Amino acid sequence: MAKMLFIVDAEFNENIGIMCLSSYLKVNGHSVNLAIHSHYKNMEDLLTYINQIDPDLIGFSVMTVQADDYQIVTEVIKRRTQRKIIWGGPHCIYMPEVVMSTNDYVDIICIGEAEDSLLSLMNRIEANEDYSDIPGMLIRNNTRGWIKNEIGYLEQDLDKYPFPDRDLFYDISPILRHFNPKRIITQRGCPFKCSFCCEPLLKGIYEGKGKLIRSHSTNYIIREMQEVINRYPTRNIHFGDDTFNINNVQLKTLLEKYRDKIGLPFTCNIAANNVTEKLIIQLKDAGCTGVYFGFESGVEKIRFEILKKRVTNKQYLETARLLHKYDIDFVTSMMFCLPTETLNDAIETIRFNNRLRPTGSREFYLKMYKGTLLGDYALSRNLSVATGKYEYQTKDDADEHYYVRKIPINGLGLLFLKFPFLIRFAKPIIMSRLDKTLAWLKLPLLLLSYYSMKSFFRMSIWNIWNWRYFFASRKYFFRKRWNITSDFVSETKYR
Ligand code: B12
Ligand code: SF4
Repeated sequence: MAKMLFIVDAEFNENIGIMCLSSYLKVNGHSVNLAIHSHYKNMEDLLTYINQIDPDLIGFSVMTVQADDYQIVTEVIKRRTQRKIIWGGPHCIYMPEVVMSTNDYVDIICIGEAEDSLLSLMNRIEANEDYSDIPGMLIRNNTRGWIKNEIGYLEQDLDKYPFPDRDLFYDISPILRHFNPKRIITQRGCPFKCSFCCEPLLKGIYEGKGKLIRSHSTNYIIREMQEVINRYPTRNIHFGDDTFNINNVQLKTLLEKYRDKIGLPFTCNIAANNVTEKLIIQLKDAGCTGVYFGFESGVEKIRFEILKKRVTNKQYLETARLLHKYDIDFVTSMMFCLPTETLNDAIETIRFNNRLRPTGSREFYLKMYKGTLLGDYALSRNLSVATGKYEYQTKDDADEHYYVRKIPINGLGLLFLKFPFLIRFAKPIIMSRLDKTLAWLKLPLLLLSYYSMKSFFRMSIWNIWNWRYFFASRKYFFRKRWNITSDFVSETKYR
């Protein structure tokens, strides 16, 4: 038996990727532990825990937004314990070269789905064998630099894997255990090619390595949900797939079984270009109370030409009409500070959102990651001005992104959604200093929006975050959160 320890940053990010790896390693005889760093007062406490567990391998699941923080933690752990450290997850899949060139302390980088490659690694560590040729792994070698193994074949039979190991998180985090909608992933891969998203890059990464879009069987998914319901407080399911309605024929069977065997209210993410009235009726009939979809920009030209999201305004309006007709709530997401976007375009996005009449909306500003189709497009068309470590910055020809940025930052989209009559004053509000005053409304607006979500989940807020949840999260809210950077910098002895 070899011992693996995963370290995650925040209590609120239950990580299904790690859960999948953990259950697979455990059924194959290895031991797995988890440390949530916000549980530790400082780095010293975490190091003490690491030494207690004495893991053979320490793993981080990294999204690009987490890379800088994890790099600091990785450095401290390496310097102080000399243990083997592996990074995996989206950041390593989409930017392996950046990880290799910017991180001096990680020993192994996993560049794909990892159940089988991580198991091989653990088996070889246990047997004290060389592991430098495992597919899908990049291995640091002091004399030969990085050994870059090709990515392995994609497992086609996802049912071969055991259910995700939720105990790994829920046993040490009552916050997650009592958080009510439980997230289920039914498939891997996405057929769409939105240019701002990392997902379409998988086609190139896994070229010739098997079919990308794979799904668990309906029976597997139903059994997984039954187990979740039996073991943990669950009043609601959230299907966390990027797009729940990729294959509507298969979905029909799942929805029928869900209605008969599970029967809990559920929410999911949908693609509006694959919606029919029949599908909406099936979703409703199975217990769907809410859906999420992103239209990103209200300006069709930007959505089509820049974002390559080939869904028309008409399709979104029709989807919204059907959702209203069958009384399914929905939350939209919008993106701002897009290449070529002017303030008028951004206001058009808010106006279009109001036309859809969603229950709530989420606003983001674009992060144009290196390597994405949009990143390449922006570079080739001179739509990007500067390069950061992980992303390009959008060129702002109209010099209006300073104002546009205020929309997601100050929650103005929500303001105009709740008080639509204000939209006609949108431009003067955004361009004046009034937005700073209105920013104070962000919290009440968010609360108002959460209140609307009550119907989204068809249960009271109290049941989503119940008293056990608040009791469990008291430490998180009342204890000063550990700040990795200052903790690290003050500990000069590590250097
Ligand atoms: C659920 C989800 C979330 C959840 C939970 C996140 C989590 N860590 O699980 C929440 C809602 C919190 C979330 C938030 C965000 N997310 Co998100 N999310 C997803 C989503 C839809 C599914 C993740 C999932 O469960 N996949 C299924 C599992 C089985 O796959 P997996 O996680 O990739 O794990 C496999 C491999 O990566 C690998 N692996 C994973 N970890 C490790 C660790 C080790 C040591 C090893 C060896 C291998 C390994 O093995 C696993 C099993 O094969 C993905 C899209 C996707 N399809 O993956 C986006 C995705 C991960 N999210 C993304 C983004 C951008 C975000 C946000 C920044 C969005 C935002 N603007 O706020 C935030 C960041 C939150 C933060 N920390 O600050 C991007 C990440 C891109 C990137 N370059 O990092 C993705 C890929 C979406 C996309 N297509 O662009 N997200
Ligand atoms: S539909 Fe979602 S996951 Fe698929 S490419 Fe577009 S943004 Fe990415």
